[in-house]
Order: sequence, then C-alpha cells, then structure tokens
Amino acid sequence: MDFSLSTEHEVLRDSVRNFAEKEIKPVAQELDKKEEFSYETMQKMAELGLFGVFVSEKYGGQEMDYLSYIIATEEIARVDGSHAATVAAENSLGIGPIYYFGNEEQKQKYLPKLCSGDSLWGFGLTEPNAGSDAVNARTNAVLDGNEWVINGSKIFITNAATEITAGVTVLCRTGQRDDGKSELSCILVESGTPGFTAREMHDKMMWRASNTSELYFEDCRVPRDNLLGPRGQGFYQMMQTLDGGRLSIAAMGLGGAQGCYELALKYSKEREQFGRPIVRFQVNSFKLADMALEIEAARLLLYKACWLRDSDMPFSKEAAMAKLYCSEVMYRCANHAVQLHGGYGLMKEYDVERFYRDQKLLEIGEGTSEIQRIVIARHIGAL
Ligand code: COS
Repeated sequence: MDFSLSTEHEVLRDSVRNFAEKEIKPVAQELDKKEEFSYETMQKMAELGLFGVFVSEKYGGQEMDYLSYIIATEEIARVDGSHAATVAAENSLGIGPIYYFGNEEQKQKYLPKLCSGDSLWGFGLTEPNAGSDAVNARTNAVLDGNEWVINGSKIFITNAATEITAGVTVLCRTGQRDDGKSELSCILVESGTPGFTAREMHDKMMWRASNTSELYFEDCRVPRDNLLGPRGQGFYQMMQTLDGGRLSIAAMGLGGAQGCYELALKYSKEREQFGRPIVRFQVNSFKLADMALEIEAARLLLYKACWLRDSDMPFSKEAAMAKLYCSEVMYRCANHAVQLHGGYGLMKEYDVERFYRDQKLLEIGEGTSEIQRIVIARHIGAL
C-alpha cells in the first residue's frame, strides 16, 4: 500500500496553493462583504486550468484524474469557500453531465468554452418543493413537434445567473413510466432562450461571493435535440453526477478544515493570556490535536473514494461517507477555530468568521448529512 501522491499531484497542489494565497486570499473578505462574484479571479482560475480538470484535451480540458480536481478544489477551499464553490460547481455539476452524458455535437459545442472559462454552466436539479426528495421534481417538459416546451422552476442553482453563463442542464418530468413513477430527463437550456429567466439570489449567510440563482421556465421552447442522453435517464444522470459532486463538497470540507486549523494554530501560538501563548494550555492544544487528527482521517477517506473513482470501481457509498465526514470535520474545525480566536473570531476581519459561516452549506448542499446517512445505510443493508 502506497499513500504517497505522485509528483504531478504535488506540483498541482503547490501551484494551486500559491495561486490561492496570492490571488484569492487578499480579496476574499471584501468580496464576501460586498456579496460580489469576481469575474477577475474566475478568469485567473480558468487560466490556471481549474475548469475542465478531468476533461479530455480534445474538448479543451486538462485530462487529469479526479484526484487532481479534488486536490485543486481542496486548495482553493483552504483559502475561500466561495471561489471553491465556483470551481466545484463548474467542474462536477456544469461540465460533468455534458462531458459524461452528452453526444459528440453537444460536447463540441459547449465544452471548449466551459473549459477555457469563457462561459459557465448550471445544474438544475433542486426545486422549491423537491430538495432532498429530488425524484419529486415537477418541472415539466412536453414535446411539441421538434421542440421541448418547459414549464417550472429551480432554486439554489450555482453559476447559473452570471454574465457569462451559457446555459443550464435541467431535470424535467417528460412523462410517466410504466411502473407509475415519473419519467425524468435532462434537457440543455441555453441562456437567452425566450421563456427562461435566471434570477440571482441575495442575502446568503455563506458562499456570498459565489453566484446562486432561481430559474424560471415559462413555455420555454428548446430543440428536441437538446435532450441529454436517452429520454428517461435524467435522474440516474443527476445521481451519478452527485456522486462525483459529493467528492467536491468533501474536498471543500477538507480544504476548509485545513484552513481553519492553520489559522487557529498560528493564532494560538501568537496570542498570549495569563503570561503564555494560549497554545500552551492543554485545553487548547487538545483542540488542535483533534483538528489535526480529523483532517488526516478525512483526507484518507476522501482520497480513497477518489482512487476508487479513478480506478472505475463503485464509489457511491464512499462518496457519501467522504462528503458526510469531511463536512462534519469542517464544522468542528471551524467551531474550534472561532473558539480559539475568542472575541476576535467573531469579527469579519478574521477569516475564521467567514469559514464558520461558509461551512454550514457543506452539511446541506449536494445532499444533506441526513441524505448521506440514508445512502450509506442503504449500501450496508441497514435501510
Ligand atoms: N446512481 C444512479 N442511479 C441512482 C443512484 C446513483 N447513485 N441512486 C439512486 N439511483 C436510481 C435508483 O436506482 C432508482 O431507479 P429506479 O427508479 O429506476 O428504480 C432512482 O434513482 C430513484 O432512486 P431511489 O428509489 O433510491 O429514490 P429515493 O427517492 O428513495 O431516494 C435519494 C433517492 C434520497 C438518495 C436521492 O433523492 C437523493 O440523493 N436526494 C438528495 C438530492 C440532492 O443531493 N440534492 C442536492 C442538489 S444540490 S446540486
């Protein structure tokens, strides 16, 4: 058994870490405060090759493995959750479905611009009344001649309302199956299509510098050929996409936890109370020891899940485990980090304050912690 990373992975980690420290860290606080999506840093991330990391070079991607993408996401998240969200949502949710399920024409048409960062793409699964119960999606698509006519709405969709969003993959109910369940299919809807509106959502607690939107479809007509893969495969495509997406959320948990830990360790060595650095109090050093321990365990769990995926082995259960564990580790690390910073940890000028808010999304997005426990329980035959 060999736990060492390849030179390629190490080089990637170093370059993304340096980039994040230099380009994202200095602006993260201000963007969070202003609730502003930065096209400038997004473009710089694109130039670094952070979009389409696992996509073949044929479509403009980096053709690296999934672990590489996860390490890159982890390193961005170590510095800022919003930027990591933009990268993660674009790779696994925006690009992923087109890359894995699209036909050649769709891939040629959309992927090069998504990989270069010239445009972004959204993943339209969640609806106001279909969150955890995703199979209950009600957005409807009816064939009328050579066009799908779509009606319905989606909510909490990342990257779908930016100035450069090229479109969204939308899960639609396209009929009823013989077993009485909904027939669900994915349809590609380009931005600017009449009847399709994306409205940015504001006043978020977390990921304030990432783009989140509500989508509305009112008699929105798109060509019949915009169907992604075979009709009726939409829910499986979405679930498979989420298996990969859950690894990204896990990477954000791991990276965020690492960021909290490093900030807390540094501060605890500098801050003096009762005549000595607070790290010298056992109660504090134990917190840091727990953080280091859990981060190590989280990294092993996540990288093993990536190894399974990169080896074409089933990884659904491990993705749910990694997502669940890494997000809960970040929750505990952010909590300890704020506690160690005392009153200063409650102030926006300290990054741990932002980490503390940003971490909450990880226990909710791409399947709540409760849903991950359902997925794991089903895999082990306990449900
Ligand atoms: N890959 C491919 N197909 C899958 C799958 C997976 N990982 N998991 C489930 N499916 C299939 C099932 O095989 C089933 O197929 P049939 O209807 O043909 O039998 C179908 O999808 C529905 O699955 P299931 O019967 O298990 O549906 P449930 O409603 O009981 O539960 C859960 C599905 C709860 C696991 C699912 O709805 C889920 O993950 N919900 C959370 C959604 C989510 O993460 N949203 C966040 C979006 S933020 S981007």
